[in-house]
Amino acid sequence: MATQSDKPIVLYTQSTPNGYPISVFLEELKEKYGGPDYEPVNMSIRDADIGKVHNQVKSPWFLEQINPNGRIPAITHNGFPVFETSAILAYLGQTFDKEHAFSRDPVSDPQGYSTELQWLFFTHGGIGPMQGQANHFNLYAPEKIPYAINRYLNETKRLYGVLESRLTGREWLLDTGYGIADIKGWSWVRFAPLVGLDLAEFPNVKAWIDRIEQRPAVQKGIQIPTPRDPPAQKK
Ligand SMILES: N[C@@H](CCC(=O)N[C@@H](CS)C(=O)NCC(=O)O)C(=O)O
Repeated sequence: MATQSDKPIVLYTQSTPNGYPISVFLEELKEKYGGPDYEPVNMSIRDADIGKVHNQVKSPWFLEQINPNGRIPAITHNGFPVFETSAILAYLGQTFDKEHAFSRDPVSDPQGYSTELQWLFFTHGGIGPMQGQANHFNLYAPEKIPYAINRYLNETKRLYGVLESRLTGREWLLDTGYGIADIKGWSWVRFAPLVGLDLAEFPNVKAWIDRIEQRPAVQKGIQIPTPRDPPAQKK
């Protein structure tokens, strides 16, 4: 059964690249506006827990009531479910970021909003899946397949090159300042060492990550999913 809470938001999460951005944005909103209050629920993403652990992402209650895709993160807002990181960030922005401190307004700033979507989608459909597959083939695949390892690693590097160009002469992905597109990109790039990607090759990306990590809300948000060891440097 879905978690019952007296808080308006329930956040189903885990300490992974897709889990962190939502608690970070919720902490940014809390710092700026004092809310919304939220209840984090740690979910298991281990296949070995399927059918054994209630809070596993493939549990029938989770698939039926929260996320038919069976993955974290997901939220409910007063019972209304939202899944997919970027959709959650956009929903929270539209619903709670009343002064548009971190997200663009589609009505008064349609081009700013489009630029924001472009960079959200760039990470959501590009860096996330490519880096995720690079992780898989480098670290977890039962067989080492050089073609797959190189293909995903090289594509991830190419995408970091695009970020590097965008961040040359810019502090944030949007000229209007830090916001949800940065939070989404940061959440993957901070795991670069896991696949052996050296950010020294991308100095503007490295400086951007460091700026984001210095924010108090980011430091708080990182602690919300049960913390794991920092990603090990690939040998
Ligand atoms: N496109 C999804 C990806 C979410 C995703 O892949 N989550 C992973 C953790 S990083 C997960 O829940 N995996 C569990 C599983 O595959 O069973 C999003 O952006 O929210």
